Amino acid sequence: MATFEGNFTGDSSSFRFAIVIGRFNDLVTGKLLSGCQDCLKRHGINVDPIGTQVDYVWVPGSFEIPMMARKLAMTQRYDAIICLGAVIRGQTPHFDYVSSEAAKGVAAASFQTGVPVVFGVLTTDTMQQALERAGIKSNLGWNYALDALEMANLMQQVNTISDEPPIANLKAIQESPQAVIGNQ
Ligand code: INI
Repeated sequence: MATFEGNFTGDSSSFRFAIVIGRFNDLVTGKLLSGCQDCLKRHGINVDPIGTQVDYVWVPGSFEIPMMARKLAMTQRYDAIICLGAVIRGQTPHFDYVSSEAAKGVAAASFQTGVPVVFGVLTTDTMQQALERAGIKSNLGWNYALDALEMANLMQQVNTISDEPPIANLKAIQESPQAVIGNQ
């Protein structure tokens, strides 16, 4: 038997990532993106949008992130997908709907496709708390990129021991997602 653990020292030149970013609260999400790019760059990834390693997809808000993450994951083109958003509590229950759909949907996108999808959606009570986590104190965008690198490397290792293709029923899902997955 063996122990598997993602590392950051392997050859990352073949890795491909997609970053899905919510435009809502882009004062925060733009900073998360900068942190994310900084981490990827320092681990040898070419983050140039016209390069071959990272694609960037902007969506209106965190509610739209899961659908886009799933669509991108289904291409099986990426080693990991990083989702960046910022949901900030207001005076209405809107926060709860958006944050819960974002969390559930990102988990579903990963589970349904077998592609690591990193949940980088901040959920905070105030803009101040969000900004503190997006560069003022620390930048969680950096950590989310690290999670993606770790999972990409781990998947590479685990895929070598698996008898199964990365996702056994991908073709069936692509042809008829409702039949295979239902409405989750
Ligand atoms: N989207 C966010 O990413 N963060 C928020 O705080 C937010 N609030 O509070 O409304 C938000 N709403 C927009 C939502 O994500 C969708 O884009 C919109 O409802 C259209 O589907």
